[in-house]
Amino acid sequence: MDNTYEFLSSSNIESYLTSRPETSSVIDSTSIVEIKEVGDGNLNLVFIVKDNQGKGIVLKQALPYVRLVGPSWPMSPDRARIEFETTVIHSLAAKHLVPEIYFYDTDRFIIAMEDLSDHQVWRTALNNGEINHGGAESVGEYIAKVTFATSVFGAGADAHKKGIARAINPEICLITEDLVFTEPYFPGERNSYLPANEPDAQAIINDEQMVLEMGHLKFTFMTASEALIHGDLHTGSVMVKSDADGNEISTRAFDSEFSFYGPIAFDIGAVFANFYIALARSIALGRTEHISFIETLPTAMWDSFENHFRTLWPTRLDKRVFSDRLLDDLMVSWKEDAFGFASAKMARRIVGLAKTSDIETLDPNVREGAARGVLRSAQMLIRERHNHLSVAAMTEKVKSIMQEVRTEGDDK
Ligand code: SR1
Ligand code: MG
Repeated sequence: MDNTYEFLSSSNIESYLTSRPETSSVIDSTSIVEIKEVGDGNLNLVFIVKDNQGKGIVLKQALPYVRLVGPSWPMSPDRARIEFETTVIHSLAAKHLVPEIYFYDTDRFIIAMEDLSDHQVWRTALNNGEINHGGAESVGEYIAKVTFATSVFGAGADAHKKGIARAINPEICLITEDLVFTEPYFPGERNSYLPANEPDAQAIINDEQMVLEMGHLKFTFMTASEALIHGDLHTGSVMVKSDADGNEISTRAFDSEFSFYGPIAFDIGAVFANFYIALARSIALGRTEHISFIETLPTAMWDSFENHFRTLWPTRLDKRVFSDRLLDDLMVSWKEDAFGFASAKMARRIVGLAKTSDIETLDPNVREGAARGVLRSAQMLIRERHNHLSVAAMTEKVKSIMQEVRTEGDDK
């Protein structure tokens, strides 16, 4: 693969857009007034470009290395193709829940897509203590619709197998296999945390049951090609737009470069984890009303996922042994695995590489308790996941742990 392609910059974007006539109805490349680089820093370059009429476009370019670390960690830019293809495939099942794609540049690994700058990244909104009704339900709907459509149930055996071959994404999957399922349990130079959290990090390393469960979950992640999942569905991969009362106008899942045919419960667990991390922040900051809002989100998302998947179930292509009882069993095992994947995702965001602003922007005295709450909740989830508790009951347990280990800041 040629990794010597030209990178986008504010000085070449205007001429680049002029060379792509398919964007002429989206933005006027001769009257560009603003170019902002907004990549969150982990992997890619992301530019929002605006013309003098206020029309905009997003250009996202994959670099041939991991941006967070630099050229010493090479990474195939083919992940941009995966994101482009997945977004298009997902749009066939849930058009209103993903950004519109205008083109994919195969030579320079650039995706041109809808400008959603009238939305907010959901993590930012949650960090600010905002309430966005309907977002969790839409994320559940997105997971249900795209996973049903790309599973053997919605796509059939032949298309499902061909899809697996097309979407194979080994380098990116290895990031998750290492960072999410392995490194938090084996001290290494990519792990970091506050000195005060050293005993908490040590506790998960010494937690034999947790390490064994990570083995089971990693094996499932690496082998269960159930559907074309998003692969990195955290609250930074969701944009929300709400009215003045916090009611949903639009919700979009984006940034699916970690997509591959994997376990459906992985996406669900990623969302649970990020709601729980947002809950830890709100508890740390003593935001009573926001805590009450966030604790409703896991159930709202799960119920929406289950209802939408059950609604699609009668349309499955082969009903012979894929019975209604099978669906009931799948729901039980997906919920169990989702809590396991949530546990893995929570621990990695505290101990491993690539953390979350929810926790990292807290004052260290307060962060200590929030980080401890996330790690102890992860240990609880991994044990309780087999006990068939409701999502609400699990969330209540998470909240109790986080409240119990909360630490006070200097100014409190
Ligand atoms: C080196 S990439 C680090 C993380 O960024 C992405 O958002 C994924 O979560 C990945 O694990
Ligand atoms: Mg990302």
